[in-house]
Amino acid sequence: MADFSAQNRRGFNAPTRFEATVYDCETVGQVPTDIAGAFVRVGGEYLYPSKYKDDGPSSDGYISSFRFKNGRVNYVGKWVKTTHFKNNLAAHRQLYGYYRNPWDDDPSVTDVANPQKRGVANTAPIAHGGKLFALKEDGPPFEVHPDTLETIGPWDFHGKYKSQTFTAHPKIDPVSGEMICYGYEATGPASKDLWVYSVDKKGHVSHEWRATVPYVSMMHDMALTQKHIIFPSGGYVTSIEQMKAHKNHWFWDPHKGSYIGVLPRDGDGKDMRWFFGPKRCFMHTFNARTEGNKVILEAPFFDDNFLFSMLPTTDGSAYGKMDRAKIRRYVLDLDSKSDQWSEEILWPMQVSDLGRIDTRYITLPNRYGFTGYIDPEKPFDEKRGGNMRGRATNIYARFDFRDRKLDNYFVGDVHSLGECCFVPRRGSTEEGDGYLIGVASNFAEMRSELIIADARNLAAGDIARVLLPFRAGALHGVWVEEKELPFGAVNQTMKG
Ligand code: V55
Ligand code: FE
Repeated sequence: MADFSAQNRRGFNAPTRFEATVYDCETVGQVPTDIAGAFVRVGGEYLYPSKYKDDGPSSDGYISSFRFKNGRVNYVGKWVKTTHFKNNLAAHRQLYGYYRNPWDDDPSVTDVANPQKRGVANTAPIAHGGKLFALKEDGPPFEVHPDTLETIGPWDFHGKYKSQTFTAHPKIDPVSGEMICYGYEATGPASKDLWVYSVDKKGHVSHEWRATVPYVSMMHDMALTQKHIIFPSGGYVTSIEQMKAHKNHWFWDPHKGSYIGVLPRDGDGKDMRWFFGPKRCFMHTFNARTEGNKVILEAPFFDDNFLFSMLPTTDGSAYGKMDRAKIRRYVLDLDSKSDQWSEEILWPMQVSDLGRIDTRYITLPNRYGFTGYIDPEKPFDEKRGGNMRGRATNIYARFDFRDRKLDNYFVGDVHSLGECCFVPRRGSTEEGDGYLIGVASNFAEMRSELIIADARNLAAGDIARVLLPFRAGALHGVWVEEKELPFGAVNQTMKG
């Protein structure tokens, strides 16, 4: 039954559940004509309510795209038609239990050995090898048609990708065009196997590394340098027993230290070097680089259980408030005999951990990170926007790691910003030369707005906005240049 009355998703986050096409979206200002491609986002939307209020992010995948051409924008939004989605729709109810716990599924769909059957593809998109995918770290990537966003199906890279699971945030090396991806819990729930793959720019697996982790924990994101692959993880713990007991897949253990793996790209799985340190919650990274025999990683990481509202703690303790991220720099010294990392907090302020960089600089030394934060000093219109004062992400900022300076974009007094995304300016090569885009929730109008700003002058404010006539939140997005995917049908409606 699609009865959402007991759910806590209300207001702007209430379920929408429809598929949409909007031709020639309403715009404010002139959308730059040199932006040609698609801003593709993936998030979760519940077809049926989850079985539990304290579940993890196990909503059905939903993929959407703002397609830019000739200063115009088309919008498409579709469910990702996973086996999970199709089985639920056929049964007209929620068949699946706790996040990443196949033992908690309805007997009609239980299949512990085959996570493909419960993967929801609800986290992030990526375009690589001429294909577009919706991703989730607990199952395979689902290929999606770049124009219609109809689901084509799960993809195993010509049978050469052997891990049962894939990556939420793979990285593409801008020099070689390779995609580096991995599956943790690669051979089954709670397995210590971490299988890592490189996929060449044509979409064929070119290398596999097999390693095992110090202890099984969430490995949501990675980082890549020209020489090394970096795997930050830790804090969350799991076991087959707790899953068989119909509990959550993850518990946060506040007494557990975290770890970061460093794998040489020209080495073997057994060359993985593990570094250790205190309790940290590693979610999203900015970038990394190799300098001599040191690996340097920059990331907006948390001290504590960031998914606290969804994932419980081992000792039953409640966290007082949602932890926000701080921008940190880690040095992993491969010459050192110590297995400890060193860490520096680059800005004391708290930021959104959904950070992005100029993707042309992934693996390379870079200067800028882009992310959002809450400025409580900026105006908020509570009459029109509700009680979100002090809780709305009202700023996108460019963090300059070299000069430690900020350039800020303010979105408005009834808005909150989702993850930003960098769009390189056509023909440019200099880092940060391009646009910063992202989708804001407009609480007064109860609709979503895509903002477009100059990434080198955020303080100047909007270049243009694209207004959707409905709420369209999502989690992660990527910018896809027109030449990266075989766009066809949509081009036809956007000529002239
Ligand atoms: C995160 C999100 C997920 C997930 C694990 O943002 C971690 C963190 C949307 O799914 O499965
Ligand atoms: Fe993520």
